[in-house]
Amino acid sequence: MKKQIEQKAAEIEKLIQEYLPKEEGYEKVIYEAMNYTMLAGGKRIRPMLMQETYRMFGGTSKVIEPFMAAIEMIHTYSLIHDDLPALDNDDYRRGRKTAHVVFGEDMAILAGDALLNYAFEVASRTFLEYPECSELGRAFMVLAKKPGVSGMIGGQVVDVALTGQEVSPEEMMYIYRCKTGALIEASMMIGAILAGADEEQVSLVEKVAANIGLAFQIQDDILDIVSDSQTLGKPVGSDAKNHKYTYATVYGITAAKAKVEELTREAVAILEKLPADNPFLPELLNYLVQREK
Ligand code: GRG
Repeated sequence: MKKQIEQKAAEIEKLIQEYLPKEEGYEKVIYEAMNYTMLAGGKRIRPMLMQETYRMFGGTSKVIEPFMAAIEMIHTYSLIHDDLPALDNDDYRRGRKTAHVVFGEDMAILAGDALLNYAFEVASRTFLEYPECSELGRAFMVLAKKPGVSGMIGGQVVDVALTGQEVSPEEMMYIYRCKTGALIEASMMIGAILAGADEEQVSLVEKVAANIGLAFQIQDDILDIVSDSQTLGKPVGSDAKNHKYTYATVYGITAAKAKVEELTREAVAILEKLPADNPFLPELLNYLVQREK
């Protein structure tokens, strides 16, 4: 399984490279900062989930590819901003110095902004290139909404606002569902939408992805305690350093692992009820939430 996922990640890596901006012009430095973080590795799980969900519903066109690149750009922008001194103030990410350490805080802020905008620029080319695809508008709405104020940014806002305070289980789940889950939801939903899934199917896919997003974040919390910086390519103990209450610190590692399993089991059960099939997808979900980095 690990080999198969690595192979798919390598293919996605090549695909993403095709969509990166050329490093030229007076503004060259910003392209360098964008590409530096985009090419620093990363598991590419969001584009992979998008592509596999697309395949699950029978999608075969290349229309999915600009959206795969776009979701990874949005994810990468969020990491650049999350690592800034004003937020987590982390110096390493994906095994490399973070963008603000290499390019300065000003350029890192701008590189994050630029990646967010570039994501939409890349995805919007599909309107010209695939005029026959009637689902582009729906896919765009998801691409715009899930990373926004009622999704990823909203989760980050609540996370920052409550830092250092004890959070209720409901607040914690809200933060996780939005901050981490929203992009995973967007990835799988866009895959389903572009393959022609109906509203009911897309909302079941959203539920699957919401569970996986929660499980993914809880596993991230566990790794922040039990792993090491060499394996993760970023500092461990970041949550404790930033006085963050996480599922793993509040309920303990054993309960956190049990929750990851429960959420994943539920997700796979919903997935298997859908009238579409991709045997690789449940295996990918299980692999992701049990990952070691
Ligand atoms: C506009 C200031 C501003 C912020 C934007 C920063 C932010 C909003 C959101 C951050 C959300 C965030 C970083 C959530 C954590 C999600 C998470 C577990 C990320 C790690 O994802 P992986 O493991 O990373 O897929 P790789 O490196 O493999 O891509």
